[in-house]
Amino acid sequence: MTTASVVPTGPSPGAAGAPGKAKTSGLAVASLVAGILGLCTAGLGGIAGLILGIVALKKIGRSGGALRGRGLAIAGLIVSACTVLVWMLVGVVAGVKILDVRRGADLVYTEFAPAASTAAAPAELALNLGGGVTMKMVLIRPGKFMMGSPDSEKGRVVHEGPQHEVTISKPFYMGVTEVTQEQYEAIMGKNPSGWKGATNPVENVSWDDVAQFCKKLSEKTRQAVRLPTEAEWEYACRADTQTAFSFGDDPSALGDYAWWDGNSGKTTHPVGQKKPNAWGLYDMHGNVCEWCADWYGDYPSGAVKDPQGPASGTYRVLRGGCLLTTPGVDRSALRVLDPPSERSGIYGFRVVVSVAGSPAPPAPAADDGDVGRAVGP
Ligand SMILES: [Ca+2]
Repeated sequence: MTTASVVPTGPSPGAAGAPGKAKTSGLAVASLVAGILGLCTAGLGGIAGLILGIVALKKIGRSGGALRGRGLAIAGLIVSACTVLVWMLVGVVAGVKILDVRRGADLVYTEFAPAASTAAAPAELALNLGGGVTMKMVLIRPGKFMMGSPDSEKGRVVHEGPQHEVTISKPFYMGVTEVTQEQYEAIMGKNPSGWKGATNPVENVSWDDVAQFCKKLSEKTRQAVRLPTEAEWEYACRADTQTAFSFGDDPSALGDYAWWDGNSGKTTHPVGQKKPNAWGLYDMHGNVCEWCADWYGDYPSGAVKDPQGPASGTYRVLRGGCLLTTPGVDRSALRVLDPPSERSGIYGFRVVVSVAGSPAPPAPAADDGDVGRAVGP
């Protein structure tokens, strides 16, 4: 297990990890070139074999040429067979490379149908993971919020600022809990967690592992399952609050909402046992830190819409604090960062499902029309 990094340690932009789409595009081009070369090679090999065969037949037809003709015929067969093998090898290598990149780098699977395409998106969504295992999600409505923390917030880390306005323009479904071990095992066929328990959050998973989970769950459910962006995560965690925690500023209430260092007994706990936030989300503070989609980077100084984070980087972001952290680290604005290959007993995740192309459902009467809110549990 490693200790979460909560203070920027000097990531150098672009030093590692090219953006997934760029890598995928590059490989696709490489695959295309390799395919054309393979076809040319196969074609040339076939032509060479044909010529050798014709020459061989002519040799065989001449007096005394049978022996040389047979040699040429065999050479033609070998050339043809080798070019076929090369062509097959090129295809296999290109296919494996593309699958390998898609496995870890691209979290948005737009080929799958959105969860809903009309204004009447239901307030809840249940994904069927098979084997009687389901995943409950709630609709998070679009809206605006102030991302980050003010200078005055106790325990604030400098990279939580500047506070800036963020617009979340599209609704999405978010898992009401962290992904559990039985949910992870239903999709991945294994459970890497150190603290075992079917309904405990899965941990000891890297960002790369999580990307694979999202891909497989997308394929199984035909929904666009992905990690939340850092902005989506904080927006959902805050649930229309600007306080240090989703329940206010008083850390003495943390135990009602979270498993943290003061009450966890230094182990994970089954998800959903503490109080949810106002939008029906459990364990946003504490239990396990949750991977977000973004590369870590500095915040913008002005208002932004649907921020996705930097195009490349060294570290991915985790949010929410965990069972081993103090209240200061469990705050809504706190950012943790670690390389995407890092696994830890305090690292888990929850997923979201895109609701593409759908305007927000009518807001409840009490809504002020400015800040989004979810349908409550
Ligand atoms: Ca959590």
